Amino acid sequence: AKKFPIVISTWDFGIAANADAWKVLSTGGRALDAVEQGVWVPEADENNQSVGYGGLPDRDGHVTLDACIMDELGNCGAVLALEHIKHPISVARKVMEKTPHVMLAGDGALQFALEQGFKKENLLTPASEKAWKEWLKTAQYAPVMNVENKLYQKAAPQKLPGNQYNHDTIGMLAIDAKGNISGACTTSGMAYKLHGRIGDSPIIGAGLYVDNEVGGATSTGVGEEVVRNVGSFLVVELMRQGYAPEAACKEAVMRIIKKKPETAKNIQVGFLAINKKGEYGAYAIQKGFSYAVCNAEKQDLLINGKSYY
Ligand code: SD4
Repeated sequence: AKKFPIVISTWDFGIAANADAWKVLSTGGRALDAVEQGVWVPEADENNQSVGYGGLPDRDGHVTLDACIMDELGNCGAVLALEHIKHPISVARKVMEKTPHVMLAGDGALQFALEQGFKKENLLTPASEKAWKEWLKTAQYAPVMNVENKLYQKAAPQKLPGNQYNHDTIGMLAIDAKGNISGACTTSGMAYKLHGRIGDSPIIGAGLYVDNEVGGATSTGVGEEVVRNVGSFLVVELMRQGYAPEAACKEAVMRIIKKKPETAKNIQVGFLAINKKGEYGAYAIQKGFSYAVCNAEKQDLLINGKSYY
């Protein structure tokens, strides 16, 4: 059977995101449009407390968003620590298409977004403000693993002190009917991070990488460890050398574990990858990493990625 078009994305909320991306892919649309449309879903979902609208704020109460996008021609765009814009992925795409640059950060990114006609909005929902105020009572920065995965939480309920919902990035990779690959990654980052902190998600090569000759990769989890290892670029380069997607993700995870074994015990990082043939795979440090797959055969099948621990 034909392996593409296909779209894959991180965590349980990838199911709904893939469904919107599939509307583009199944009607002959471009992978780039599919991933942008797809990640709009969690960006706009106020119940998802770490992507876009409704995201948990930083330590000082600001919702700051990181996002990047990359197409089959190697074009890419990113916004870092962008505030007040509900769909940072679309601002990242404008950076790619309308400027000679790849990244815009902070106030400059907001200024550009407003010039491009995006609306300034308050992204801090009452629920996220309440969680932040609760967190302020102890103000301990302690990322909680796998809070993204609601099914996993049911199977292994975790105590979430002060509602510390933490990593919830969506990374999405798609191959369209022409066989072209694009990817998108968008997040509000680690909850209660220092103001100005940037994770891996908007960094091309760390949170996302696409090479149309080889495949694409994206990551989720504690971004510092992904940046340290240029994770997504590493996964794509390993696939270039012949690794299957899951094996490439595993090797990138092992690199993180090898470099910082003590740190790795207590954090989650997961990689998700697809190759040019439409084969896909994932691997994470900890159990509980989920991702969603959607193609003509299977719609939004949820699969648990493999893990080291
Ligand atoms: C970050 N990687 O800001 C993001 C957070 C994340 O699942 O992926 N959460 O470090």
